[in-house]
Amino acid sequence: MTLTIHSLAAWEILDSRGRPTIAVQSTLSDGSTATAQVPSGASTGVHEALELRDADPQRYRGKGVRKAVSHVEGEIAAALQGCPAEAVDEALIALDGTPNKSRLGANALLGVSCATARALAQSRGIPLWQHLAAGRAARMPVPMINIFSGGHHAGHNIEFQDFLALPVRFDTYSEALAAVVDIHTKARELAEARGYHLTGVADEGGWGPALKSNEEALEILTRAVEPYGGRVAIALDVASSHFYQDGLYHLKTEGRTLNAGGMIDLLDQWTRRYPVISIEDGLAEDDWNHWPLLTARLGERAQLIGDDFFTTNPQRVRRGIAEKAANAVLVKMNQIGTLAETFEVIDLARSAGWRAVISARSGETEDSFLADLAIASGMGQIKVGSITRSERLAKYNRLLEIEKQHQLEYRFP
Ligand code: 2PG
Ligand code: MG
Repeated sequence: MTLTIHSLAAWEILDSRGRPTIAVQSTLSDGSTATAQVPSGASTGVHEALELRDADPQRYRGKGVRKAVSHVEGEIAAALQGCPAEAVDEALIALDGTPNKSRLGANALLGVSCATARALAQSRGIPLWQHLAAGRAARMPVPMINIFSGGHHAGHNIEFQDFLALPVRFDTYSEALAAVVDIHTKARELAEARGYHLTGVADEGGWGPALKSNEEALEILTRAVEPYGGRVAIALDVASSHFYQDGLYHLKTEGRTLNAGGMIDLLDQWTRRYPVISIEDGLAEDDWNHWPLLTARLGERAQLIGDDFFTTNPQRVRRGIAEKAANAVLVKMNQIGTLAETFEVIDLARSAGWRAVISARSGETEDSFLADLAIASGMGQIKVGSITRSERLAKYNRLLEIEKQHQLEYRFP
């Protein structure tokens, strides 16, 4: 018997920054019911699908999501009632009808997509990751974990957004996690020894001290990973679109302004001087001319990931593959708005021989959906922020649970 949508409910909740986001409950014709919560970014790419907000300055400074809620409970629920649950994403895309989900809101659509997937897993009596994998070879992901934050996530202390530890050589996920927790503590001690006063953590749970420069963060992190002798490397999210203006990259804390060639030289130098093996958004989101040059120069030595550059958009990823503009893609469900399109991007990356990193947003919730998605993707990498703050730990701890319950392969791709 085909399972269909019986009903949908939605409501406004708060994310990890205390900003409204949406929760959706999907109930199927056999009574299976599940909820999902939608994340929200701060350093967003201009090509992302539209996160619908109320723009009513009297409530949550315009950031309320009651319109998205009303779309789920009104138009979407009416159109989807009786729709086969397996075909929900296609129905949502057709119903919205815009290229960037701006009519009904990508937040409304994604909530329905994820809650319905979870209800289907429940109905089948299997773990969410297994349902999502749909035949793909599931595996435990290697986490890239934020240690120092900058940019939009830490009051613009420095320009680069994430300095992450990447535990590349461990036998299990839990051992890798333990090593990175140690590195997080060590990084704090090293920063304090340099006279920095650490009060609390940044948006993703990493440290956000007012370091002198981006390079200082790299120096400290390099020292923090050193005791692991090559088993832990460094990843960067440069998030360069956010300090790019008029064709130039403005690195105030480095005291320099660079063109694209200068940025490529700088990243080249830093991958030689420090154990950096992964660079996200090293160039700006529309710099199609220079991304292939960056990839030609560093692609043999480093994973070059497009986040704001691709915005989990199959069209942009296809073009990126054709133009050899990168060799990896960051995958964020809410940049595109449905699970079906998210998996389209994952499968495109796989068949091109690219890597994919399944990523959370800086504004997260206690929903652990992402952990299951990362396993289901089979791509072997996840990025959730740091190892403090419970919206992050919901994902890390869910992975520990799955590691305990299932024998899944674990190794850095
Ligand atoms: C990113 C993410 C997570 P945001 O840029 O990769 O670090 O940030 O969700 O703010 O876009
Ligand atoms: Mg990014």
